[in-house]
Amino acid sequence: MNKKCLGCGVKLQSENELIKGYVKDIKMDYCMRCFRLKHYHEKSDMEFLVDNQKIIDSVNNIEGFVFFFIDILNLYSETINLFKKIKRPKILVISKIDTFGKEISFNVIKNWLNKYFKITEEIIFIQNSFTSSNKILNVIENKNEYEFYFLGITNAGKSTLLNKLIENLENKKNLITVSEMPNTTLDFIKIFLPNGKTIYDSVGLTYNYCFDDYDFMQKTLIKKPINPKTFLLKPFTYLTIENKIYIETVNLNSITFYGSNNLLVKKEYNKELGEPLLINVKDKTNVYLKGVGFLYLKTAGKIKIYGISKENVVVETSFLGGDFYGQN
Ligand SMILES: Nc1nc2c(ncn2[C@@H]2O[C@H](COP(=O)(O)OP(=O)(O)OP(=O)(O)O)[C@@H](O)[C@H]2O)c(=O)[nH]1
Ligand SMILES: [Mg+2]
Repeated sequence: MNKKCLGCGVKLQSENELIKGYVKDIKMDYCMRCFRLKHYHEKSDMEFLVDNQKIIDSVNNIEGFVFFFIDILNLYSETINLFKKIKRPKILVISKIDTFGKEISFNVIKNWLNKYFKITEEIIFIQNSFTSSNKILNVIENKNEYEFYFLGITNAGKSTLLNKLIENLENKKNLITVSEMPNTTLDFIKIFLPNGKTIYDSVGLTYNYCFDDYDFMQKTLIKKPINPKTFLLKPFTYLTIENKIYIETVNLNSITFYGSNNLLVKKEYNKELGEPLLINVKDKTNVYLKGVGFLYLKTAGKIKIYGISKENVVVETSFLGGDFYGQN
């Protein structure tokens, strides 16, 4: 029996309810997990470990053109290095651009990627819209390739855009399961286009998540353009994000948080906190708190972060206000 779930690509089976791909009746097209995610937005308990290298190797070993998705809030060395590992012809797709509204310039980001990461491939910017799905369709039309892969970071919106594309072409709605949980798509899903070409959706590549608290994760989701919040922190004052992450500054005049408007970010005084992570920053730096957002630091200085581990923090020259601005 080799039938695959239309929603997540996993092999269907009717033997064990606790294992991925379970269906009551093998005639069904969607597994139980997809059914629950779609209809009840229910969180799935089945843990799924992703081997990033294995997915990259499998794509590198086949013919095809890769659209590599990174959402704009997760654009830093770790995710960009995954893009670099792809040996096939490829385009970098920066997704969820609606999260920034008009605050950023695409040219500035392109210059930043070129200057700091030596990205020379084509870069396109998208969001969940028909205009974006047309951009992708145009690339597919104009390339002398037949197989295309939607690859990239988990939760970057690969399946959402593929659904938009199918809706655009065939007026069919929401074929593939999408959700706010990491790793919704579990295997390659093959989609045939009317022009004879094919697109594969794929398992999202993972990065460390700060927290696996479901309610917190829900709050980090960005539904409306970010309202950046700037704070001036005096000595013995902390910035807290949902009382989970605390930030203290040394010799710094301002700090701006970019993340979901639903997260409660405020100042607090005199708190006893454990060992901090001490970070020295240059001016115009983004400090990423993975899966949560980033702190923009305009001037050089020191910050102390509590409540988050070292592997969940990435420090990167910011694409906001950098010296490449002049090239815009
Ligand atoms: N703000 C915003 N949210 C989006 C956009 N596209 C998708 N999302 C949301 O992001 C979440 C993840 O979307 P998916 O399409 O499941 O992401 P994916 O890349 O297929 O994720 P995996 O299958 O886990 O690798 C969902 O909650 C979507 O509603 C977008 O353009 N903007
Ligand atoms: Mg998906």
